[in-house]
Amino acid sequence: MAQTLTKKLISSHLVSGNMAQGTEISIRIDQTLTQDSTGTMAYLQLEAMGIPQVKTKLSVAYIDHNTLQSGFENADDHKYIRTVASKHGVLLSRAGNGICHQVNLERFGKPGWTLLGSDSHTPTGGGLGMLAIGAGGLDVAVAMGGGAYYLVMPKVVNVELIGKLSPYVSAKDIILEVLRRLTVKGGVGKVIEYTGEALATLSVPERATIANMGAELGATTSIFPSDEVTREFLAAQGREADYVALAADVGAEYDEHIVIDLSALKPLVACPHSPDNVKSVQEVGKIAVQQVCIGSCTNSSYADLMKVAAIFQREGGTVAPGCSLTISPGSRQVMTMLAENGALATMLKAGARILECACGPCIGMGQSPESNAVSVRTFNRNFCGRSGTVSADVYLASPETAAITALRGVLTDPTTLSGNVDVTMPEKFLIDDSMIIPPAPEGESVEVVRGPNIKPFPINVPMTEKVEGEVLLMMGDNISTDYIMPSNAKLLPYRSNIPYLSDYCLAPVDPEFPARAKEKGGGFLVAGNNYGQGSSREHAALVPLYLGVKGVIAKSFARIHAANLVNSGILPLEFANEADYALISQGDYLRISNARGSVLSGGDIIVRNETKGVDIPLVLNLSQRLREVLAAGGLLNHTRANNTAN
Ligand code: MIC
Ligand code: SF4
Repeated sequence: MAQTLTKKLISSHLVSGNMAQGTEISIRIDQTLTQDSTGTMAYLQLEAMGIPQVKTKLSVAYIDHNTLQSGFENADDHKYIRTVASKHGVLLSRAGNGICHQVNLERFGKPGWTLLGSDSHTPTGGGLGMLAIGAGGLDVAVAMGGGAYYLVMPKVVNVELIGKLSPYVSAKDIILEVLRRLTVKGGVGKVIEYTGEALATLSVPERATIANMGAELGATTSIFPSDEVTREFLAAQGREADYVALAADVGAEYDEHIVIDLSALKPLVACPHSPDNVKSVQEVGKIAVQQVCIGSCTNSSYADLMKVAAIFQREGGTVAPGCSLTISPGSRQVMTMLAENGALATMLKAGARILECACGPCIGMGQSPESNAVSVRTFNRNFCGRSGTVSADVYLASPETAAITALRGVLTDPTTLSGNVDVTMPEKFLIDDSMIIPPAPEGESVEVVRGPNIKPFPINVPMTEKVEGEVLLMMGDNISTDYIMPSNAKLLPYRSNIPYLSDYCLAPVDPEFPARAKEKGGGFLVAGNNYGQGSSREHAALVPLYLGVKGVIAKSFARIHAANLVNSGILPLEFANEADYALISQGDYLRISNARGSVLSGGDIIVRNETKGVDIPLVLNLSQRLREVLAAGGLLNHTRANNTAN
């Protein structure tokens, strides 16, 4: 039978399951990546599992998120990652070498491989024809140890791209259009597979922009075929040997089919405070802009930044007064090439504040805008407060829109400019892997250095028969992990210090929440749809665990966060009837009398709202294996119990 590319890659990596949509399968992982803000925890877990050497074909640890060193904490964590990676067979991409997804695309991604990364934008690798999935750190640690990765067999959505982009309209506008159509929960349980005549006109970094921001759809991943364009990119990276041709079979059947005519697209922006709040730049109009930030794993490739430089060169002048412009190139390769060909000088002449090759402002690591600012960013997320300034309005845009907006100081449609900014892809990228440190040879002794900021992480206890407690917080739809466990320059240094982070948990929703949770000794959280969208940070589960949260009852969950809750032994319960959300109020006392039994038997779960005197049916949409993980009190306990039993 004619197969989709997604199914081909799943089937060639299948370890268990029968690939029936909606059922649990597991796949072999060829490659893993970690970054520093999730990596410290992932390696602590790898150590806790007692895995001496990674068993993947390749595992890389990147330092790219926590690069602002305003105290010893980040530097200490970097040293820990450097030493632990070296000991366990993991390559290290040092601080300064670039953003994990950009560097991975340039130097390590391979068509046809599976990639699991402790970062939600790992699907960027889909631009190269990889099956690249984001996950919590513990799942990545398991994969490093040679364990399979479990997921629900997804639906496969075909996005067929036809036509050709008009001048100044770019890959970012394509993914913004997909987000406009599908919304931030439209991709849950789905892989987005791109096909169509227009692919021949889209370079690998452009494909990567689209695959990257597929994370904002909630999709399991996004994938492009591996074709002549891929071969040329790999050849230019000196890696032609990694090329294999990959595509869906002719006549492959998809669960859904969407057509996007690129010639009809206009420059788009995602308006505050959600990546799917998409409008055309024209529709939003000429609003005054106080900050423009260009970079992030979505839009910091060589071609992206060359287009920015070309617009500066063509238009002349400097960034508008009252507007601050930052540029963070995605990698050392990109930055060096820009420095050597003069584009960096053009950016400096335009008044750009050049930042290091790292995530930077995207995760609030500096460059928080002024109060009530409008900030136009080429990034992928604009959740309220993520920039570090709660009153700021962040608009997500293409590099072209961002560049001209910076010069004018008002949101500007780049298609109002004349001509075009055609940037040709280099025949050879600058290749210098000297900032990548290979691990110590197996067997050589390496001392793992842990700084004083590394505190033990919480591990749950096996589930009891009765699970009860107060409703600590009622929340609405689309609560992101940036709300559950905020990240910014002040908090990111504490990613290995759960007790410290606990004072900030869910504070953007209710500043009193941490104190209340501590006073009540834990309880339940209740939320609307798509709870836990966004980042893969398992801290959004570990911190609630530390605060005694036993269950989250929601209308629906985002994929990675639901998995992180299970891994921490916290019940991710869904309302059987969404309308029952109205039967719960903050402060109500809830009791599940036969929790352990019904979790294990797959039976109905009824929560009794003791305060209101009503029973509410709940659904636990999990495989038997995951039910056992929950009953054991999380994945580490489950793994330990199984190892002892064997
Ligand atoms: C993000 O973009 O939100 C992050 C920071 O890269 C996260 C990872 C983290 O929270 O450390 C992600 O996307 O998974
Ligand atoms: Fe880094 Fe931002 Fe990409 Fe996350 S989304 S990996 S913070 S650049």
